[in-house]
Amino acid sequence: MVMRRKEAKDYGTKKMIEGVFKTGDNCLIIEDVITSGSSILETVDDLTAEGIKCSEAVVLLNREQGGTEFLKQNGINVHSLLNLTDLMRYLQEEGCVDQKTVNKVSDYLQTTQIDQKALAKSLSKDRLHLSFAERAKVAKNPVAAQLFQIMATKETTLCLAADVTDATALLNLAEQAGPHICALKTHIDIVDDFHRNLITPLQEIAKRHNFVLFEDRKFCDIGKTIELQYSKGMYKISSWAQLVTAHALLGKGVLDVIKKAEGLEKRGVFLLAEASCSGTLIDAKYSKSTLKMAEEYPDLVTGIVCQSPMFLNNPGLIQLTPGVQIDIKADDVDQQYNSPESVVIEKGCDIAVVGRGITKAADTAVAAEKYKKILWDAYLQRIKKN
Ligand code: 6AU
Repeated sequence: MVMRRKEAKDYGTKKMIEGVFKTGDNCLIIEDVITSGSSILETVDDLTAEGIKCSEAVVLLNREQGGTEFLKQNGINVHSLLNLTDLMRYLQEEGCVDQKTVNKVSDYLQTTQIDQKALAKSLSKDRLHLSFAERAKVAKNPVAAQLFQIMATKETTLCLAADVTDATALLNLAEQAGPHICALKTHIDIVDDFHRNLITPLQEIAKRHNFVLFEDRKFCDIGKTIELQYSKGMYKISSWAQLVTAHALLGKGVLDVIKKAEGLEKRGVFLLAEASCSGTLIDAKYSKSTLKMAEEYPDLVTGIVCQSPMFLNNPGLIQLTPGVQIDIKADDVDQQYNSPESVVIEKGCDIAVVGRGITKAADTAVAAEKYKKILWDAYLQRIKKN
């Protein structure tokens, strides 16, 4: 029996495959669930690299989203004990689920069939060399897929940090920068004259200019408290912000409660794995654990807030990088800036967060357009370098 690690140990043997085997052995792969088949294919790649042959896999549950066909094309026969349609039928017969749920699952399976060509391509390249249009097809979080589409069609990777303290100024900023951004990031609790009536016009502007509303709440508490902070109180964040930020520091509770919340059809979370400010206490081990947590919630996590290309082989995840400004290296407190070109080309940024570089400019629309263009040119240069 051999076992594949999720990642190579950074000490000792550094092997991906552990166990007793010799070159030329045959190996039957055993998996619990098959969705796209990509994880089995990655296992096969690691086994093949050790000289182990694989052509068969047994899975407990086939989710019937095209994974078995994809693997067949890649030389792997899949044998499943159950498929999701049968499982739903058994559950219905036992009275555990109703017809409505069965139909909902069936509709979901119909609309989430994998795109085999896009998947094959994404598996052969790291995310830095794939286009956003290609990555849209493999994103598992629906807001990530939506963002990739917006980015590709509007040709922008700019997220505006709309850190203003006046409701009218916030709406004006959204209107001015709207045509040039893919997301508008708020700190809604800094708006002096916040009123629930601010949300409807903000949503209207977001819809008209096709960008996503993103509340940078940086949730960090026990799950029960976050559940309340997310849905209750004055801001009712879960009712309007498709995206929020969160810390992984207190564990998975934050993702469990956001996943369960009701309100919007699509929602996503950016987990903060590295910070832009000087003096941050975040270290490499913490960043890595945050990434691991993100990868355990592929349907919910949109991406990672970080300052370096700390993940490459997960093209559905988005790297969000703040601390971006032209010409200025730092503010008068602790913020540190990099240029828009360098964050995209050297640091792996997919979406750049720009605040004061735009909000303090004489003409916010002109500044937003300028950042948009520099960032987009850098992205084109990055994917061409392949
Ligand atoms: O461009 P600025 O410095 O005016 O604004 C940067 C924005 C602010 C910060 O709260 C946020 O980006 N930010 C974050 C985020 C997005 O989570 C993380 C971080 O490490 N640094 C940072 O500045 O709204």
